[in-house]
Order: sequence, then structure tokens, then C-alpha cells
Amino acid sequence: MRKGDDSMHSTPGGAPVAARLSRREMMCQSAAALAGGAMALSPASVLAQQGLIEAPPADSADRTPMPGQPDRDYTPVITPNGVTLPFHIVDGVKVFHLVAEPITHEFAPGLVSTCWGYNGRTPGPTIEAVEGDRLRIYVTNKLPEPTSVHWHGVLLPSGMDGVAGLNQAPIPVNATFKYEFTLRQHGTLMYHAHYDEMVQQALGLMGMIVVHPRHPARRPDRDFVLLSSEWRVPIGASRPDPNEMTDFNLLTFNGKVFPATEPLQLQLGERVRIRFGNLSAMSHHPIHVHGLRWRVVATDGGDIAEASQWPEATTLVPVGTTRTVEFVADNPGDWAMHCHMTHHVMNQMGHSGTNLVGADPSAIDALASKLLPDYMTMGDTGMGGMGEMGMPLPVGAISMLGGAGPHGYIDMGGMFTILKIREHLPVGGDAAWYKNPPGTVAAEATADELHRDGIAL
Ligand SMILES: [Cu+2]
Repeated sequence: MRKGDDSMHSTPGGAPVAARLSRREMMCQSAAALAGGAMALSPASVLAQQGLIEAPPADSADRTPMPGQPDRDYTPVITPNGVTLPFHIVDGVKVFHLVAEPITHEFAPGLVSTCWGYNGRTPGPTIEAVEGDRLRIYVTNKLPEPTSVHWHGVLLPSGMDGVAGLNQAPIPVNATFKYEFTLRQHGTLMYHAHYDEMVQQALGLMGMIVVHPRHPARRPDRDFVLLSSEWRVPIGASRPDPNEMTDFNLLTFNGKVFPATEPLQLQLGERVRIRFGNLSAMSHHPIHVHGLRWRVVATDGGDIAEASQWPEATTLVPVGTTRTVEFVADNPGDWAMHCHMTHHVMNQMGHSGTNLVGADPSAIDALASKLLPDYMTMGDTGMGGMGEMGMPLPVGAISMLGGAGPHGYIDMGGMFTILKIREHLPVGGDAAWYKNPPGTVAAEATADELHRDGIAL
């Protein structure tokens, strides 16, 4: 029996269990386990037999598998607007270093805030590894208060789980803690602060973890991670308000609001995987894709058996979960992908105005323009096009909607991005707007067409 083996645990009364078994009893147990394979299974083995997790490596305590390498063992994930955390290998262990610290973060051009992040950014860099890898993650705390890191969804020893006070002491200011565990699963997981959670997550202390299978049945051509979060940045404030509970005004994919979200560029026919995570404080996000449909293939609990996968064009990603979807990029074009909650696809200034839809502002305009020659009441006919007007904005604010598009202004903000599917992607750089084949763009109906089809106006 190996030193450190689980079966060597002590009973409350005294001697280790193994010491109380006779040699004959132990031999009988071993023989039965070998013959039947059903006795003396660890809980992890039981879960593995049920197909809920990958089988733990039988010799994980003695031998670390060869660390997985990008390209050779997996197709590296793409983190739009983000980066992957570098590692180096020491004695077969992948060594990572996260630094929790105050950062300067740009939600979109014109809106810069002081947030808290890892290694200079929010979300922190994506941690990427392979099932069976042993990880050693150093966490240095440069925040003004203690912190800790929880590895969300990772199956690991209790003392590595990161809940301050429960699993470990908080990491003091300026201290560096070491986490170490072997990955015995694959999937889309996350990491986030687990000390003063409400404040530390509201200020940005979060990131994604991607664990690739050791022997994948198939690889996607492109593999993306998008982490959703929500923020309250009052106009003119220099940092997010972590006390906000309901009225969030910036909804982000990987820390950015549209138009700052980087488009996902896809070659026609590619097999694509997108891993959505949600570490918003309060909001679930129904993520909707246009022009395509996908299958939900995994959650943060693991893979969904193929027979149980279901097709969707909108996938709800609840708070504190991941949802992995796969599809074939079979429809060329520029396709919106966004949270379907309408307040989650507009920015800061759009949430708290007075409702003027249907009001007649002409009397007010006449009076006010005597004092302010440029005065004009807005919003009485709706709020479309407001971002386009290029009004001067207060410091610490961005336009409530949008960015320039190929057919005018795109009246969207917040948790909105674009999938660009092309027959030929440019090498490096962004694909230009899609050129629709002639006759395939919605346009004003002609009088002849209306007459032909019996549409009376
Ligand atoms: Cu949403």
C-alpha cells in the first residue's frame, strides 16, 4: 500500500484502517477488486463508470503524465479581447502565476475605469491545460485587502478549493500562495476570488479555465471562450460600484462592451466551439446567435452525452455556470451574437433616462432654445440613432448604443458581438464587412412589387 493512499485513513478511534486488516483479508479484497472490478472503487471511479467524469489516472500519486502542449495535444483556445496565461514546466508540473491587483481597464474607447484584475486585465488570462496535467498556480496578492482564488468546477482536494476561511486562510496583502492539483477531468471551468466575493468579483477578479481532453475524439477548428459579467459604473465615476444589486449599466463579454468586443472570425465550413461562462453578480444571460444553430455539448459539470445534446439558437447561461456549444460555420455573412435581454445590449447612458416616447416637446424646445440655442429634446420618437448623433458626452461615459456598420449605425451595445463567416478569411487582421450577393439584402419594396403581391398601403 502506497504512502498517502486514501485507504490508509485513520478512524476516529485510533489505528489506521489498513493496520486492522489481516494480511489474508487484504489479499482477499485485492483479489475481489481485480476479479470483479466493482469493489473498493473510489467515488471518482464510480462517477467515471457512470460516465460523469473522466477516470482518474490510476497512478496519479506516483507519476505525472507528460504535460499537454499546445497544437501537439490541443487546438489552443481563442479569448477575444483577452490572452492565455503562459506557463513553464518544472519537473513535469505546469507552473502558472496569477497576480491579483488594481488595474486600469477600458470597457470601450472613452470609458476607462479602475478595476481589480489578474495580471493587468479583467477577466484574467485564460488558464489552459490538458486532462492529467499537474498544475502549480502561484497567486500573489497586490490588492489592498486579502483575497483567495476558487477554481470553479475543478475536481480537486478540499484544501485547494479556495474558499477563504473554509478551505484555506485568506491570502494576506503582498503574500503569495501556492495551489497545486492534478486535473482529472476536461471541460470549461472558471476561476474567481472567493474572499469578499461580492466586491472582488464586481471589480473584475475572474477568468476562464479550459481543460482539454487528453485524447480528444475530435478537435474543433476554432475554439473560443467568452466570459460574461455585469458592472455598475455611474457616469463620471472612476470605478465600478460593487454594492449595486439590480441596476447594472455595463454588460460585458470578456470585459468589453460593443463596439469594443472583438468579432469572432470563422472560415466557412469550420467546426466551431464556443465556451460561454457567466460570472455576473445577478443576471443570467440568454445568448442568441443569428443565422446559425448550435448544440449544447457540455456544462461546467462535464460533457453531455451525444444523444442528450439539444439544438438551440439561444442558450441560457445562468450565473455561475458554463455552457459549451458547437456548430458548423455553414452560413457565410456577418451574424450578430448577443444576450437577448434588451437592457443587456445597451450601454451606460441608456438605462436611467426619463421616458419621453410620445411626448410633444415643441413648447419646451421653444422656451429652452432661447437660453440654449442648440437645445433639442430627444427620445420623444424613440431612442434609435442616439448613439449616431455624436453628442458630447460627460467624462466617464460612453454612448448608449452602437458602432458603425456596413448599412448605417448598429444600434446595439453591451453584450453584443459579431461572427464573421467567410469563404476566405484574410491572413491576419479583420475581415471586411460581408458583401451580400446581389438581390439578397432587405430593401424598400418597389411599387411594382407591392402591386404584384397585392399589398395595399
Ligand atoms: Cu444578458
